[in-house]
Amino acid sequence: MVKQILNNLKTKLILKPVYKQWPGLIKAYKEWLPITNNTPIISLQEGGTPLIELKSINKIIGNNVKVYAKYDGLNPTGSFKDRGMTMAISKAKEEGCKAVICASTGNTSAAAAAYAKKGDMRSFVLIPDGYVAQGKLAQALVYGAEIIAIKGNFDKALSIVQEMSKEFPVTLVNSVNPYRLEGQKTAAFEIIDALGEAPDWLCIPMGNAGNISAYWIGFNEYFKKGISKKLPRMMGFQAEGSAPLVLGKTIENPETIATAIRIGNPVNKEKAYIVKKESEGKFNSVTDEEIIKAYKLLGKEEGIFCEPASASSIAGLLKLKKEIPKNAVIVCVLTGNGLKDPDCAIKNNDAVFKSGIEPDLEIVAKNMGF
Ligand code: AN7
Repeated sequence: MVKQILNNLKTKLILKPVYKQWPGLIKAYKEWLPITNNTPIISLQEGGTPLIELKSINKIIGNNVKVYAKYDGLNPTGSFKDRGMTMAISKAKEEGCKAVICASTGNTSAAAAAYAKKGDMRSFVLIPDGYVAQGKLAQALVYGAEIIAIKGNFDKALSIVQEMSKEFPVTLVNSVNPYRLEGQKTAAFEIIDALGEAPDWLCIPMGNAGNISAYWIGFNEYFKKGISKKLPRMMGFQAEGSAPLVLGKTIENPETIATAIRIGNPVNKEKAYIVKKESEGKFNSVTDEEIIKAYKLLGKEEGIFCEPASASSIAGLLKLKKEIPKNAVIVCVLTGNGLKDPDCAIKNNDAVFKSGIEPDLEIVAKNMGF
């Protein structure tokens, strides 16, 4: 007994403080979110993701520029969608909803399925048949989504679920659901909380442009309360074969290796153009080759494995290298985890991989060059 008390005291006095668990973004930012005492919080402790300085990118850019990755691929289902989904599902639960529906290029479906189950609801997901990365499909299957793969692209799937949610008792959890953006804006809070100020630029991939809109809400809310003294320029990037917001027109048949952002008719396009204007930002496209180059660079030089869509934020930043002001602080959002798309990783790497080697020490050593 005495020994135990002494031990406890010792732990308290001598050892380093024990870090408490991150509580999830709703609890962390409750006062900034449309939450009441009656809202059941459906959470997998999402958010609180790392902001990692990218030394190799700093070196490429020079001029004392500091580039950070907001690694949102480390959320519970491996993408930033969890931020929006904890809010959308919590509010759906509060309203007595029994089933949710979404269209998805993959990540939304994984997040919707996971949070729906946590909230004891059914989840229906419409996906473009053959264009969802394996990891995302695996997740939707394991989380028990009811999956409808359509012979059409994401844009078609979204128009169907929008209609369905009007006619049937299912709640739409795509980013037209305003609670999604409310949850996702917390990533901007986290960046300012980590840096002590807003960055000069935020580089971010765009598909439906929900996330860029959400970040802008978050940056503005902190700015208006005086927590930050400046607002970032919002730099949005799309894949060249799927760049409706860059070209200013709908793309009927979008194509890119970055299937997450293979979207031709972004549902939040009006919001995105407002963000661009208000923040004095820019929208640009990057080729699949540039995306893969950035994807490999992050893996090899930084130990960060993101999915191809996410690498477009780095590819885009490198493309704008000449325009980056001296001493700028830049955050690139890495929206999804590399494990989401193992096929892409296996096809695009510079690894040394020798197979069929005899299990013999000498032979193994020889193969290692010893
Ligand atoms: C990794 O999952 O649209 O501009 O259905 O998965 O907010 O649409 C995914 C989008 C960026 C683009 N990065 O975000 C879906 C879906 C990744 C993504 C985007 C997505 P938005």
